[in-house]
Amino acid sequence: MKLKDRLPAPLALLLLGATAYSHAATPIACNALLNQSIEGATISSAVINQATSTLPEHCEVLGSIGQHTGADGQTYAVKFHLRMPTTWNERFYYQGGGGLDGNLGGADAPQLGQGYAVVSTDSGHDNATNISAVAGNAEFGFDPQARIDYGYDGPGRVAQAAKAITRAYYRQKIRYSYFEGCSEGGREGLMFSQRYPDIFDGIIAGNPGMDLPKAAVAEAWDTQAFAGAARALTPFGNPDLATSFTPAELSAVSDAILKECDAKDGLVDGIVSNPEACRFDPQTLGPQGSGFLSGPQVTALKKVFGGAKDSKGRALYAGWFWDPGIAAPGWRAWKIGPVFPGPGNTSLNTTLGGSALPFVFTTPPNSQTAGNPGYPGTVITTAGPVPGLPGLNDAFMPWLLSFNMDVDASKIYARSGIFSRSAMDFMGTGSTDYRRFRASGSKLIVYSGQADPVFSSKYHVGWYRDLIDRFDGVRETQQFARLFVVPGMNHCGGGYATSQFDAFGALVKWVEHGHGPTALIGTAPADTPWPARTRPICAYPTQTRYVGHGSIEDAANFVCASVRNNDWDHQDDRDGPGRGHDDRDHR
Ligand SMILES: [Ca+2]
Repeated sequence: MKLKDRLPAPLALLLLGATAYSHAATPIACNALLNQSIEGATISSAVINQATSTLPEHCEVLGSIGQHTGADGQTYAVKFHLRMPTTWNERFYYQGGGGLDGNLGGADAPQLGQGYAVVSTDSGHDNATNISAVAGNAEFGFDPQARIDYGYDGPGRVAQAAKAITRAYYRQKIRYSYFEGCSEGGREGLMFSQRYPDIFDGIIAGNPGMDLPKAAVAEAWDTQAFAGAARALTPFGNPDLATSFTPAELSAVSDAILKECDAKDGLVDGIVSNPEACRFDPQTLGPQGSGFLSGPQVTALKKVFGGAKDSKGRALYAGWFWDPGIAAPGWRAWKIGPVFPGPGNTSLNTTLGGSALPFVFTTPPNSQTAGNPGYPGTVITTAGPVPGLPGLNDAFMPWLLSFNMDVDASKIYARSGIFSRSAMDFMGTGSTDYRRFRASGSKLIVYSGQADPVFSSKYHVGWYRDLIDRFDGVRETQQFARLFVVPGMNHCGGGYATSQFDAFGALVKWVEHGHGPTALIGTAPADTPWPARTRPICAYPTQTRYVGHGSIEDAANFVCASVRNNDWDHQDDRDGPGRGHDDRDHR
């Protein structure tokens, strides 16, 4: 930058362009990497790909780490996919995973076209081969190392190896390293910030599955609650969750939430920007109120939004903010399933969550013959579409419906035999120990959909408040970590929200130029009530406020303001059996 100050503008631009995109890095031959072993990674393929209409010319590397025979007899390895563009911007980008992982990923994030070296990984198991009739893609839960690879060790080793390969290829240091992911990818981002605080200069953790096993317990809780309001059975005889609420009924709930809470942020605009002040009661729609909902429907909503609890009333996860995004397709897709489902229950809570909980997050994992030991009558059938068996899309329902919030929920903290780490040991990401992360100068952006149906914003806010407590205030905490709660947004997008925003651009400005974002500017997509509306999405604990004049469709007429909400005790939402406020040692 100093150079720019001394040179005439056109020359400075030329030189800066050269500095940023094409100076010294002279790669070695791509195929020279073939069969090399670097940082424990074995490279099985290394080829130059010519530029296409979508990708630049780059060296494409495939490799694996830690191949072994699992406890279940299957072969496991952490496979990764690395693309290094010939014209390199001296930066590294890790493209986060999702769901149960098991997909190698394309390493083809848009950052590749901007000159970043990009890596993706399956996190230690392969959905094409590590599969069984009993557990489907959750089969890897039967191998302790594959569990740990999924939790942290796979991404950790891939990041270190891929960075080493990148340095070796360009014969040069990496200037900046970034991570970006949402959902399980967001959890990986938090995991890196807590376990490997020196690997990345900047991390984006979107809608993170923070302490994911606890969220999976909440998925079982929700399934049981909605089963109580279901109006029909599936062809396999289980409650059909998708029949618990029609779209019109969820829209009525959404409208009632708006009526009660929209104005509490100072502006009636279809957005609840102060959810902590929202005191919606679904009873107002029940038999004693407008009569629009049945008693069982009101009971289900109260049970779900109050949060999963054990028999003594202790929280097992967080509750949920009341948000009008409850009526969007992305909400019901997780909680109850689509309007016109296939045979069986197809909600993500019962399929994805339903397979992760018994096989990956329960210790020891369940098996077909054992079923649920506490409830011998409940048997997991099969996760795969096996002809002649009644498992299709409904495999885990009997087990989920019998899931006991005392006996079974505690198994996410259990260790047993060869499974020397509990699910919370290898998946836990709720630590507030950011001393090393802060000391390394790294930056973390967390965003969270206020109407996310699977990872509660309340849980994220509770963690961030703990972080503020630990680091003596908002100002100090915002030196290294900022939280953005997106009103109306479902899981990683969707909902009635200004859900399109450039978190990565904001992160780069923060890391490379020191300008930390006080807000992300969000734009509403076409499937919202107000297409193209813009809003600042404010860094917590500030909230969006209308300045009182100008178009309410334009972010320019809004500011981020501090709000006092003293009547919500967040600590109740973060405590639970086996989980205090101590910082567990993740290693
Ligand atoms: Ca509002």
